[in-house]
Amino acid sequence: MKICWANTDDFSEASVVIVGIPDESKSHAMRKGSSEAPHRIREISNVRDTYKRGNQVSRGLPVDGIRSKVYDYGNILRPETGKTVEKIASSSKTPIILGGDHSLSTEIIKSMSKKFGQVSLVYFDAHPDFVSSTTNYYGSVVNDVIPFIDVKSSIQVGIRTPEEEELENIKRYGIPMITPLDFLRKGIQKVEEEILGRIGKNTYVSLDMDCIDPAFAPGVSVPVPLGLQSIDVLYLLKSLARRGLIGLDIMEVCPNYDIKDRTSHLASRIIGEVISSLGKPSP
Ligand SMILES: [Mn+2]
Repeated sequence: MKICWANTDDFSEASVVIVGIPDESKSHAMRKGSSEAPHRIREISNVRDTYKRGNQVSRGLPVDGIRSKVYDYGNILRPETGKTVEKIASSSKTPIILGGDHSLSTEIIKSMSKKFGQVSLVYFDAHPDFVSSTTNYYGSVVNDVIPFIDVKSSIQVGIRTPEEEELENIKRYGIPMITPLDFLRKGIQKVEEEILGRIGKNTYVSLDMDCIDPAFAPGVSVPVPLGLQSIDVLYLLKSLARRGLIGLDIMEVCPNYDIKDRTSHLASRIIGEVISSLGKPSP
């Protein structure tokens, strides 16, 4: 099944390519099932973001419409990540990748850096994923991608449950973190300014859905209360997309623990909204 936003069957004419990687082999979460997310997000997009009247099928578009050509590549296996991402990036298309556990981002970012050099990373997550005493799993992503990112133009957003060694690593590398309380204190526009002022030309966004409060996104592998509002995350993602992204991933949706597919529906709408804003001038 293709995501409802797909509007071409021709890879060559697409500017956006959706890829699913149904793999959670490097997760340590007690809650299993993030490998089911690519399928469920696509399925829900075809139910909740699609309106059917007799034989007529219509999409519930973002208000500014979708003009990009969007191709759904289907699912791939974890070992195919590198060559798939390189294929998409080398043909100047923007990949939107659905996990799966967050460690998949390590492979994606590594592949992106082959074309773009060190990338600016905007990392939305409740957890810093900056463990260095254990590596090559979903809790060490930021540690593992250090050689492939430009630390000076990278930032973490939504962080609220760091481990001691992660706090040390954040300090050591000087990657700023914006917490949910910072959103309250500064307001969304200051947060936006801070992120846009930090990032460089080649920006990659990694979105762990657990950055969002479990009230909005209960179906994630490792939920943490007191998180971001979904509309604030959307505001930032659309702002980043208008400025231009080299890629985006959406990780850690865990359909088994969702409430009435709320989180998959949110992920689907976020994808539609980001596509609608990609590379467009500010309104
Ligand atoms: Mn994560």
